[in-house]
Amino acid sequence: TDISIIGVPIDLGADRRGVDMGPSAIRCAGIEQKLEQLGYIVHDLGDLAVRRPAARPEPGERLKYVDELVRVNGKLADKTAEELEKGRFPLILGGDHSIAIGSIKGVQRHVPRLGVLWFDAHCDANTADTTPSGNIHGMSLAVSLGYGSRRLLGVGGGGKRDPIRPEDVVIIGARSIDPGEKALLRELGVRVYTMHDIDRRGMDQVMEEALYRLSSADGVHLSFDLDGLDPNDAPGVGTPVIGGVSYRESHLAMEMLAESGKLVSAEFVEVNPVLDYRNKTAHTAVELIGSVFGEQIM
Ligand code: DIR
Ligand code: MN
Ligand code: MN
Ligand code: MN
Repeated sequence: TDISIIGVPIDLGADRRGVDMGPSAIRCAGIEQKLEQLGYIVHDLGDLAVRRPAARPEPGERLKYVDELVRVNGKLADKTAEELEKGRFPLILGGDHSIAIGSIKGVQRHVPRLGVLWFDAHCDANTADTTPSGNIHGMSLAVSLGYGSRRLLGVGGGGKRDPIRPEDVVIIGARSIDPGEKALLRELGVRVYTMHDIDRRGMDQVMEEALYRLSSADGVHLSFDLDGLDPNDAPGVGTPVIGGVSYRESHLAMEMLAESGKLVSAEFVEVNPVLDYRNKTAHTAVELIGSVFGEQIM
């Protein structure tokens, strides 16, 4: 299959400015060459247009910049669905993690029972009621599961598809979870593979079990937040959390995901070149994308 690259240069879902430059940083790090070397035909569709809001959110706002985020995510859902319609693999470059709201909604139009592999230091399972920050990038997985504000749930013609089933979601790399999201994930029975699980059982066993869980779905969407990696390997992220997944462990995870043959779409989010060291994090993202698309050492 051909690959369609869709850039979403938005940082309104996060507190730190700068992840809006993520798509450029990942392009500069050579994503197109990497995929072409692997034998793919790549269509770079450029970036979605994002408006710069005139006003800042009021103090205490629980859904910061929701208008523009709803608008852009609606566009992203349409674009993602359109590329799948053409038989192409949508590869989405963030942008902050709020863009998973639109991408997943778009993929769901084509894959009735969609599994989601959520690689992240966080669980992004807050709602407007539980959020400690008001930042929508901390709410995107909850929305995909059917929880959150009506505005966010309505993205991409919300009601047409059922939410993602909790048993079709796995989170990998979690180590910073707010009380409200912990309660929701527990209640729903979402399988969260924390750093504890990875330390104890190794990435190999964790991924084997995770992929087994996702095998009942018709296809899998990868939502890869670069802050899932250890900050030593991925310093260019807005919300680094010490003690993360190593470079090699993350490659193994992506290689195993590639071998599963279940992947239908993917996004790489939260790359912040302003906070990075010589674009290291974007280069790591490109290497990981290589593994996702079947690159092997031998
Ligand atoms: C935190 C941070 N859980 C929040 N979330 C982040 O604001 O809801 N996600 N950084 O990637
Ligand atoms: Mn995230
Ligand atoms: Mn994160
Ligand atoms: Mn390589």
